[in-house]
Amino acid sequence: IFLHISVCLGEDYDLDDKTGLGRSFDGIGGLSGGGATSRLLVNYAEPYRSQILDYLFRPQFGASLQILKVEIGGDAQTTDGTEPSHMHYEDDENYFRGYEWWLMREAKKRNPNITLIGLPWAFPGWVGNGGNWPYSFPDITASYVVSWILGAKQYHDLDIDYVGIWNERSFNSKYIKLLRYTLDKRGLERVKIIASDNLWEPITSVVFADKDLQDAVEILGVHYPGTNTVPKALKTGKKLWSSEDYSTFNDNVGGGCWARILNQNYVNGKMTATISWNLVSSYYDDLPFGRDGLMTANEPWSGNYVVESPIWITAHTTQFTEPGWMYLQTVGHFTHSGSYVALTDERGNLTIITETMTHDHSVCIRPPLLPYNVTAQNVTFHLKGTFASISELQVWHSKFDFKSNKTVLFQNLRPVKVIEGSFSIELDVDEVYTFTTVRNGHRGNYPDPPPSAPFPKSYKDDFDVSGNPYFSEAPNFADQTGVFEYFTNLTDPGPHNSTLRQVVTQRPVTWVADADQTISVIGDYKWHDLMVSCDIYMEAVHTGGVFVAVRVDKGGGVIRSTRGIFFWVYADGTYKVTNDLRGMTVLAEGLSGTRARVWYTLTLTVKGNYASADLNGYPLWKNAVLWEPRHGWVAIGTSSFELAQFDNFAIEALA
Ligand code: 147
Repeated sequence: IFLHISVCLGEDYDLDDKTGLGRSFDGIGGLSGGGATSRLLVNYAEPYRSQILDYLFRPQFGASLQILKVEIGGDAQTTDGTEPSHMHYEDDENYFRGYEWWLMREAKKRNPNITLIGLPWAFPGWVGNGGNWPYSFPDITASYVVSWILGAKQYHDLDIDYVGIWNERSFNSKYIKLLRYTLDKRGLERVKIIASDNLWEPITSVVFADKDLQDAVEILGVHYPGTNTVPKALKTGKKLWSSEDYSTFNDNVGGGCWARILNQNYVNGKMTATISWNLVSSYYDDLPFGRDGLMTANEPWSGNYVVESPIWITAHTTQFTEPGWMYLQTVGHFTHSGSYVALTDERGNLTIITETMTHDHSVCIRPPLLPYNVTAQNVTFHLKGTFASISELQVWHSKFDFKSNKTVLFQNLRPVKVIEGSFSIELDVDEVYTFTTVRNGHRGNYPDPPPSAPFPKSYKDDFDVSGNPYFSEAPNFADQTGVFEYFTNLTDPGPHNSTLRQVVTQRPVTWVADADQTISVIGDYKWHDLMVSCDIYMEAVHTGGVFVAVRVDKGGGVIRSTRGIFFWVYADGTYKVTNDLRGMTVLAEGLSGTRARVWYTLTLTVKGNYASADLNGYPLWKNAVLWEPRHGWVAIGTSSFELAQFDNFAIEALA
C-alpha cells in the first residue's frame, strides 16, 4: 500500500542548505573560433547584427551568456577557417585584426560582467621557429600569448580573465609554469590558467603530482566529457569545467543535448562551467560541423538569422543565476530519469532547473550516450533550511514536441505556490523547467529578420575601403589556409591602391593539416556554371603563383584535398589549369608571359563540362574538359605561403 501511494503521489526531493553548499557556479558560455565560426557575423547590416548579439549576450533577453571564450588567432586552419594572429611576424603587432576583439567588446557592452577566455589553437610559424611545435622556445610562446592579453587591455580595455594552453594538443608543464610566471611579471596576476582543454588525463595526474603546477593551474578544463569526471580530478580540489562541449546540430535534438549536459555536467561531473562550441554558426553551412552553434547567422547578404532552441535552453539557467552563485549539495537524478540542479546566491534566492530529456532526443555529437529510459513523473520538492520560508516561485517552461510542432521554448507560466515548504509538478518527457525566486526573466523578441536568400549571383568587391576599416578582412571571404587582409599600397596611388593581400609567409604551427597553398573561399556551394574575374599581383619574384577557382568542394581540416577548377598563373611566365588545390591533376598548361610585380586580370569561365580563361581580356586557353566536382565555392589563393594581392574581384553565377 505504501509503495502504491508513493507512485501516485510521485517522488520527494529535498532542496536544503543546512549541511552546507556545493561548488561555486562559474557560468555558461559560447566559443567563437576554433576556428572562424563567427566569420560571417561581422558583415551583417544593422539592426540585424545588434539583434543577434542581443540574443547571445544581453542579460534577461536571450541566452544571456555568462562566458565568452575566443580563439587567439594563429594564422592557421582551425576547423572552419583561419583566424589572423596579432603577430604575423616576429616584428609585427596589430590588435585590430579579425573579429574576436570586436566580439568581446560587443559582449562586454551588453554584459560588463561577462567572463572572457582566450585559447590558441595554432601559432604563427615564427613562434615555433620554423618547427611545427610551440614548446621548443617556451619563453617565446609565453610572451606571444601574454602580448595578446596585454593588447586586449591596451587597445580595447578588455580584461581577459582566463587563458588556456594549446587546444586539444600537448601541454608542457614547463610552459604552463613559465606562462604563469610571465603573466605575473607583466602584472597579470588576475588572469588565471585553464589546462589543458583536452581529456581528463594526462593533465589531472600531472597536476596531482606537481605542487608548482597545482599553483599555476586554476581550472581543469576538459572537452566533451560526456557529463562525467574522474575521481582523481575531484581529488585535486581544482575547479572542473567543461571548457568545450556541445558541437551538435542546432535543431531540437541539439537543444535536448544542451539541456541535458548543462544540468548533468554538474550533477554527474561536478563541472561548474560549460562552454558551447560554438557560439553562433556564422560560417558557410557546407564547411565542417555546419550549424553546431547556439543559433545560426550565416547569411549577412540577406540579413536572415535563426534563434535556435539552444538559445532558450541556455536562458533557463543564465537568466536566473550569476557566476558566484552556489550549487546546492542536494542536486541529482529523478527516480524515473532526468535531473535537477539548484543554485543560490546565499542571500535567499533559489533557482531550480529540471530536465527530462529522452535519450534519442538529447544525443550530442560525442561521446556516445548509453541507453536510458525516462518517463513522465510527478515530483515534489521540499524546500528546507534557508529556503523553507519561500512562498512562491516563478516558472519558466520548455517542451520539445517531436510528433507535432507544438514545441514551446522558454515560456513564462503562472507562479507556483509553495505550501509549507513544498510544491509538486507533473513532469513530462523532453521538458525543461526553471523554478526561481528571481523575478526578472524575460523572453526577448525582435521582429522577424528578412527571409533567407542565396548568396547573390552577381557579386563584386574592389576592396576600396576608405581610411582604416574596422575589420581587416573583406566580407564573405572565408580563409581556409593563409590570411587575406585589406592592404593599402602606399607607394602606388594608382587604381590598385586598395587591395586584398595574402600575408602569411611561413607555414604556421598548425592545428590540423593546412594546405601548402593559401586559399580563401566565397559564395554559394551549389554554384556550378559561372564566370569569375580578378586582378592579381604576385610579389614573389620568380617563385610566385596565384589562382582563381570555381567548384571548390572542400574547406576546413580537409582543405589539403580540396578539388575544383583552379586557374593558376606563375611568376615564371607559365599558367596551369588543375582539378585540385594540390595540383596533382593538370587539365592544361602552357606559357602566359606572367611575372611578379605586374597586375593582370584573370577571368575563368566554367559551363557544364568545359572551362576557359582570359588573361587581360584575351583568351589564354579554352575547352578544358572537366567532370568533377560538379559544384562548389569560388576561391582565390596563392601557390605557397607568399605575399600576393587581389583586386576588382567579380562573380557572375549563371546557375
Ligand atoms: C573540437 C575542436 O576543439 C573545435 O575547434 C571543433 O573542431 C570541434 C568540432 O566538433 O571539435 O575538436 C574535437 C575533435 C574531435 C574530438 C573531440 C574534439 N573527438 O573525436 O573526440
